[in-house]
Amino acid sequence: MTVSQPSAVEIGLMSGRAGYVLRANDRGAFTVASPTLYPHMWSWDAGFVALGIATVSVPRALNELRSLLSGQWATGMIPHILFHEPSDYFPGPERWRTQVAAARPAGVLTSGICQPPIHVIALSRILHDARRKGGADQELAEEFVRETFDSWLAWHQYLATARDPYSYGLVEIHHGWESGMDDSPRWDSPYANVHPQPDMPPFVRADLAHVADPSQRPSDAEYARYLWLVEQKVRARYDDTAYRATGDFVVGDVLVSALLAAASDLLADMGEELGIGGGTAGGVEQSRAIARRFRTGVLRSVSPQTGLARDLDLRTGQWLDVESAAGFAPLLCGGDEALTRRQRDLLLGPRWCGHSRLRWPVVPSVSPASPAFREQTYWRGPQWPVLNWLMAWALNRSGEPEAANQLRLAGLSQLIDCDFAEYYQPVTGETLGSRDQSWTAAIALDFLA
Ligand code: 2M8
Repeated sequence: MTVSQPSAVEIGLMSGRAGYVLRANDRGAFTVASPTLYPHMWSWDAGFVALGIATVSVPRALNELRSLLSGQWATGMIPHILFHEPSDYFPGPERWRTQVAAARPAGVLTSGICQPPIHVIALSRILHDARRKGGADQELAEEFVRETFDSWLAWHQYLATARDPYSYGLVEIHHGWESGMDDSPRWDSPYANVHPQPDMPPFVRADLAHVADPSQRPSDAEYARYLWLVEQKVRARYDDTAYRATGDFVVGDVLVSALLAAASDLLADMGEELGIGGGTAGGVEQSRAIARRFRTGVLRSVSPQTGLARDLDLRTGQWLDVESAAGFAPLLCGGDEALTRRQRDLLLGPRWCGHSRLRWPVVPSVSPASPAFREQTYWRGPQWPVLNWLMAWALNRSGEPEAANQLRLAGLSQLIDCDFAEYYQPVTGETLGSRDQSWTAAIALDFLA
């Protein structure tokens, strides 16, 4: 399917409405992920949000990232949620009970797990655009990179050490939420070994009150497992070594690993350009080493049959062969040109974006040709605009601007109704989950810039 360029009127309407959504979700120093379903700051959402806001205001975008860093733990971990304000979101701070953790930050309540390290990718893009604009924006962005270089490095080092203690080159996650793709079929097999115990405190879900149809969200049985893992993290006092010894879910995540590799290279690039991170601590070289290790880990995970990267269940030692969009991790971190071309063709071909049943040729979270595909269930098949943005970004970076533009135009067509939904039914094009989702509006702005 060929998709045409949106008209000038459509572009004007979309950027106006996307800007409006981000302003409406702005709470001063941070942006809520969505108005009602997610009334807090989420880690990887904040990265995407920052690059969208940067198209309108570089200072406000940098503040978003600064605000996120206010929640960084002493270990270097950037937590997946910052609870700046009270709300009825569940699980909230009283469930996370991070006061048991010595490394928690002062002054802001947070969750106790993390999310994919997209932030430096966003920052590098913001810096690039600020330099193009020059003047005060450029000065501010460069100053921000100098000011925060060590914090980003500490974040990446946390993932590279506490979450890869045996140097496999794959970042270990302790909860499906850490992947950002909560109920993806990637995690079905490891979750089958997660067994909530009767001494888990009871809970009432709050999420279902905010969606039209519960089948768009994870099931109650899945939620019980999610809450049990939170309980296990609390009981381990959020100590990664203690959790590793006792926790039910320990998986090497290829998408997180690829993003870490790509982000570490970009951090090293920024450090070199600005003459920082070269001192005694050797931050630039440390970043390059992290990039190399995780790129190697991702490439090693690729199935010769499918050409897709696979997660590794570190409890059972099994590769997880699932046709999810995370399989395109090598496209994000590069390192093997023949594989990049194979993945480009696969991504645009009939098992993925070119599948005949898709309303819009944008990447679905699971291949419609896979038996695991579900049309309207969360991360089991629907299209997530941020994933499409990531694939377009990766194609551009690997010297495939035409393919990247194809995804960009298809992504814009999908968003033309300006609902900026959380995710989209891939066959009908219907909007699903939350409306006015910040990261969806943000990537629309970036695609239009
Ligand atoms: C979803 O995850 C949260 C838990 O973190 C939830 O379902 O309550 C995921 O889509 C995640 O990737 C995203 O960051 C978050 C906020 O948009 O929502």
